[in-house]
Amino acid sequence: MSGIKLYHFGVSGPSRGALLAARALGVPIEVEQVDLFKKEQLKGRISEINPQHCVPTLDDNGFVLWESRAIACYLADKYGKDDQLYPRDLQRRAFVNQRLYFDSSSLYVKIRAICFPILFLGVKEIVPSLKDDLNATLAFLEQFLTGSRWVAGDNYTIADTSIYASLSSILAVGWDISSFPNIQRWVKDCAVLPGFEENQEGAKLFGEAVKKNLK
Ligand SMILES: N[C@@H](CCC(=O)N[C@@H](CS)C(=O)NCC(=O)O)C(=O)O
Repeated sequence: MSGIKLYHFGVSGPSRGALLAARALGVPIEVEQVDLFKKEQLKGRISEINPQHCVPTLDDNGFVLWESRAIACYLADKYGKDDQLYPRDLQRRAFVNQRLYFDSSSLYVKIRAICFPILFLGVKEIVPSLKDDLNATLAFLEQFLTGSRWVAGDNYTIADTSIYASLSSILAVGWDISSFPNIQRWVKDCAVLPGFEENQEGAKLFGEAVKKNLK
């Protein structure tokens, strides 16, 4: 099982999502740092193997894959010791997939809409309509966590690692989740995820980068 490499940047939520899934699965992965602030994604091997030159990018002994949630699904199917993190049962898997798509098409998108312009386009404040938009999406997450310890059932799955990687970025910016008690409880529970501290370090850097650009 040698030669599994992840091109990674800890500041990036998607990149942390793939790594958190790998850590939860116990995949022995070699992490190569790609500093996006130094445009390292446009140089070296990642630029040769991934025409989209984005992190995370996985190279599993020559099999190259990007898109964080696709990476998490692949690693779980190939290296998962059992199907706890990505169930094989069709309906349970569909449920996990639904949460993963919720993250990729809604939660992460709303967080990016707020933070990207602050990080890279000179925007100095959180646009109120975008704030409302993210809170409306968090209200759905709050609902998912009603009567369910984890986002897709009784045990944590790659839906939790993906969603936590996204959410931890905006929490590090100082987002107020006091009106979402289920999310608050789940965030505390996520401390048991293997790789949690490593994720926190990257999220902290993300939060600092955003906050230093706010007026
Ligand atoms: N949907 C993708 C998002 C990947 C993505 O946008 N990565 C950004 C960092 S958050 C990146 O590498 N940007 C550098 C570039 O595109 O050149 C995923 O989940 O992996």
